[in-house]
Amino acid sequence: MRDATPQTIHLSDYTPFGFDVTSVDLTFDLAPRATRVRSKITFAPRAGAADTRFFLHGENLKLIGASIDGTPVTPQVTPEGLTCDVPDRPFVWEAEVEIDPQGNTALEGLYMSNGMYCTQCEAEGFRKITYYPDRPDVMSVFTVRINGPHPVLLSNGNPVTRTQGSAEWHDPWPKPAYLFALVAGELVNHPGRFTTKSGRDVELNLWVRPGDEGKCAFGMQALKDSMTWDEQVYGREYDLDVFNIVAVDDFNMGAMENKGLNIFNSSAVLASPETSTDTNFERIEAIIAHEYFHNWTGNRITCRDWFQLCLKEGLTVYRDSQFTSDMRSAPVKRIGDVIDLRARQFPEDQGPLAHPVRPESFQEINNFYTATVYEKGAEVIGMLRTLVGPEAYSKALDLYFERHDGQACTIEDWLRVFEDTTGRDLAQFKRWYSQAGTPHVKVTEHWDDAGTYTLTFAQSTPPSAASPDPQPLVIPIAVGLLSPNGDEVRATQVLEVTQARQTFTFEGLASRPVPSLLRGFSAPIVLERDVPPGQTAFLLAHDTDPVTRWEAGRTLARDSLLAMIRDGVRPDADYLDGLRRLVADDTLDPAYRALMLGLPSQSDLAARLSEAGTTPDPDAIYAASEAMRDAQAEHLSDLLAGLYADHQVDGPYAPDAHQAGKRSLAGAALSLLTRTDGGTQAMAQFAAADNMTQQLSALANLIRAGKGKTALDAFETQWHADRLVMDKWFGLQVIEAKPEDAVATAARLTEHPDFNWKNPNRFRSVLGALTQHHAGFHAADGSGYSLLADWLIKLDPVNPQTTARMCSAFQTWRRYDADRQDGIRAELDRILATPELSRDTTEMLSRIRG
Ligand code: 0A1
Ligand code: ZN
Repeated sequence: MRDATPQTIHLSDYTPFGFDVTSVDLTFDLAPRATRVRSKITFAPRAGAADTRFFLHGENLKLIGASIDGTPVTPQVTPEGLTCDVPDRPFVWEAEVEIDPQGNTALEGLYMSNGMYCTQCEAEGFRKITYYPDRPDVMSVFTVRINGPHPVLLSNGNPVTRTQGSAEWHDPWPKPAYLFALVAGELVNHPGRFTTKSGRDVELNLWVRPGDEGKCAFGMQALKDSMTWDEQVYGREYDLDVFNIVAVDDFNMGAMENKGLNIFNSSAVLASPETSTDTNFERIEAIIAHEYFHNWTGNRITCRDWFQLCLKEGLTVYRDSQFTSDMRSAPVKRIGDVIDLRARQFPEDQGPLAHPVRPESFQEINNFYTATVYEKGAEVIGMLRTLVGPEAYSKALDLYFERHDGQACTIEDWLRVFEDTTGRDLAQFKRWYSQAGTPHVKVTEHWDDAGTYTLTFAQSTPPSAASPDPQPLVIPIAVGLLSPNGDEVRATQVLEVTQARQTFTFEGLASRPVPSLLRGFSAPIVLERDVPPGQTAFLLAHDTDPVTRWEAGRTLARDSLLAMIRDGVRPDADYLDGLRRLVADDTLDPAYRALMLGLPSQSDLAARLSEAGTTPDPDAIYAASEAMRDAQAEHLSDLLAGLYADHQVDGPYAPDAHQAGKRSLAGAALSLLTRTDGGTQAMAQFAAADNMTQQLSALANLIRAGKGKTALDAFETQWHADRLVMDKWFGLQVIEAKPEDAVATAARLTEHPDFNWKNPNRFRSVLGALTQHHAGFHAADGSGYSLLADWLIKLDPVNPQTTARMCSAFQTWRRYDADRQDGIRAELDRILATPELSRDTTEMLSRIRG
């Protein structure tokens, strides 16, 4: 638990381990409270090693005995690990330890979930299983024997033997310990097969709890699609005879890419039309792809140290977003990613938790599985691909796989393959990895009647504690030019902005063009421009790039909302007219039109106000957003019934993009209709729904309309036995509550007999939902802050990782008024004063508190 002086680890202190690990043999005798783990590990001193200390990590282990080459030894043991005198030649280390999976509520290392054994070793969980150099640059070949009475006994690699009460697995691919996995329990299998392009026949298994068999088919298909896609697009083939996926109910994150044995939060793999929404299906498909793609980007080529986490995560997120774009709609996926980046990464990059994509120091690595490492990390790869072009990108990736297969690498290695294939100097580009903060780019323009148009870009990144002296970045800005009648007079081209201020010229234009800037959201920046009146509405009507066209609508909505909040004016008629034309345009993808109906989030609006020097008032932001929704409902009133009816799906439910798009437009229409029909249509949809997408959207509308009671009870009666559906039931009540009821609703739900707070999904469904309710969480009396703090204090000793992640709800606290700041500060201090607070939570809150 809490260290007296938490240790900060620095990238600059990296030194290799002084020994090679040539083989690892593990034997597990499973017992819930006293599992025995015997390890037999061959070490060989590395010639010329700078650090020759034999230190093995180990935490919460009871050492039964250890030997070297068969002779018992007595190591010096501390709470972090052990040291021992070892010979100056290769030797065999053997140790036996006892661990307590049942008592492991932190869900790191070997733990139990519903009577099943499972593991989570990334980042530093293996040290809770046995003594080992638990660092990603130590790679070895593992053989694992599992003794236990369970019908299913799994580990990494290929099965060797299986007898009553025992199984042996061998993984031929050297791997770091964080990719180790073990599963044992009474599980049922949904089997599949895949033949790789070179003819390897692979057995696929999706292991679930009895009762969940009906929720496996989609995940299995997503896995096959991912395997095919990685062969076709990246030339990457699977490399074992078996690929196992296991669904686990108690899991801190989404899923984990353990070699040959992916372990998933059940919410990230189990799906059926009756129990999962279209959004769930899309997320599941993406996470299955993500974990599968890690087999090459993460497992075959791994990270030298945890500072390089973005090496595997940024690249793998980028790859899974390419996959989703190919499987579904590319513009819709891109717009979703932009919304997500602004909701999660921008606040991080602009607040006290700001850190570079490759951080330079940390106290607890688990706190660095962030939107910056993952999502900004993926944006950086997208920019690199934009800069070098798709062909050079493919060549560089081929070289990366060829040159670094089997290695533990750094960002320098990654960039070097691009330099070597393209001849480009990426020294300045590398700042994207080392510099925190979201760059702001101010655009000005000039037109002369001789037909020359110039664009000038001035970039600046706000300084932060992490990067006090930011330098100019290489920013690819994709630009197209439109003529006043809406024709594209210059197709998209990428301008490379490298200087603090830089001008680009376009010659030979017949008339002053309208620029379409940052097409495809070509860089993760904030673009600023004083747009002439009417031009944003023009872009909403005419832009030929779907992302910037959407952005034009978003900008109009945002500016109108900000004016409503600040000046009490009415919603902007130009916005509503433009929106109306777009929504009525049958030539556009329904999913795209549904996105157009969205509004900027309330916390986005708060950020904008605060940046512009106005203290955000959450109640006023809520009121303006509601008024804007009412205005949309009124302005589109004659279209809504038709939109709703025309986008009903005939025939059986399918979770594909085509059907999902129709349902999302019908759902958006329903939510506006409910504002005027008192919930009649929502009631009818609730009664008739045969799929969760429609059942849940009807329920949300009924709650919002103040008519949710009967439907909520019916929903609970129908679904009380389905834990994933019940997570939705818990969450929706908080999310859809009126601001004045949100805290009381969350508090009431924590009293519900099914509120199993030790389960991370259930905890998040109530407390996480509260943090997402902007006006509710920021209730003026501070009750949202204190409810969250009470629960964080309670959860911390049980599950530090999930506690620490939820602390980020407080990261924007300095935006708000003095009373709210006082309220939050008091809660931060109260949590920080808790005896034995975990290192995870202490680090997060100290950084937020400042
Ligand atoms: N590597 C996984 C995510 C993950 C990270 C950490 C975990 O425990 C601390 C668990 C999972 C991924 O990117 O999917
Ligand atoms: Zn990942």
